[in-house]
Amino acid sequence: MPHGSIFQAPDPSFSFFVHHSSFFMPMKLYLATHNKHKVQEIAEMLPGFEVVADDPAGIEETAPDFVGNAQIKVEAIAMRHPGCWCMADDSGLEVEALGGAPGVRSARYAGEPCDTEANNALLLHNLEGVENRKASFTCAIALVAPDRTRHTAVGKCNGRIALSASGAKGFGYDPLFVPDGYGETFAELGEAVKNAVSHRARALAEVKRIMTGL
Ligand code: ITT
Repeated sequence: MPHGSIFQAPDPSFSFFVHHSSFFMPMKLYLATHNKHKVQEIAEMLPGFEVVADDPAGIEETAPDFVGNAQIKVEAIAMRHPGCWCMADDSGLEVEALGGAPGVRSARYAGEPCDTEANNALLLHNLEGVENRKASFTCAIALVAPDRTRHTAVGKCNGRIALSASGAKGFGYDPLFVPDGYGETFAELGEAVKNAVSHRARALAEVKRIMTGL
């Protein structure tokens, strides 16, 4: 854990706070998600914030792109937290040889409810015998600031799909995704490398620039 200790509150409103100093009052940032892995990664990359998950349960991600779906998710929780930072992350994997699939359907590629193993198996099946393994992860972040201004940021990470799954770290398609410049999957490389080069890291770098400028 590169940044220190993480404290986790009980479900359903789980939170992560990356602690740097004992003389430090963290600011709450509400993240519209049910995905604990996203909460943990974002908390690691936004030190100084206590990242609290608020599940926008029941809303439908009907936008045709990642930015639109991130905006739908953040708007579903923003009214509940006046005067606070609110954020949503919509992300997914796009595979060149599959015309950009699974794309915005990444979580439900093999059907509902989300089944990570089935998604990964289907992806490998659909790429059987395919030489072009180029793929990219995209992360769109929608932010509502305490002054209620709205902002968006997008980060992308290029790579390729491995021939088989390897590694146990991370989540989702991480056991299949080899980022450019590396010979192992995100699930093998682990959080230090992932949080330095990932789509989420790049979108959050832009978010930090936005936050600093407000
Ligand atoms: P919330 O909508 O509640 O935030 P979710 O997991 O359903 O959680 P998305 O709708 O954004 O999130 O779907 C993203 C899917 O894309 C996710 O379920 C993974 O399968 C995949 N994905 C996104 N980021 C990833 C990452 O960093 N590593 C591996 N897979 C990722």
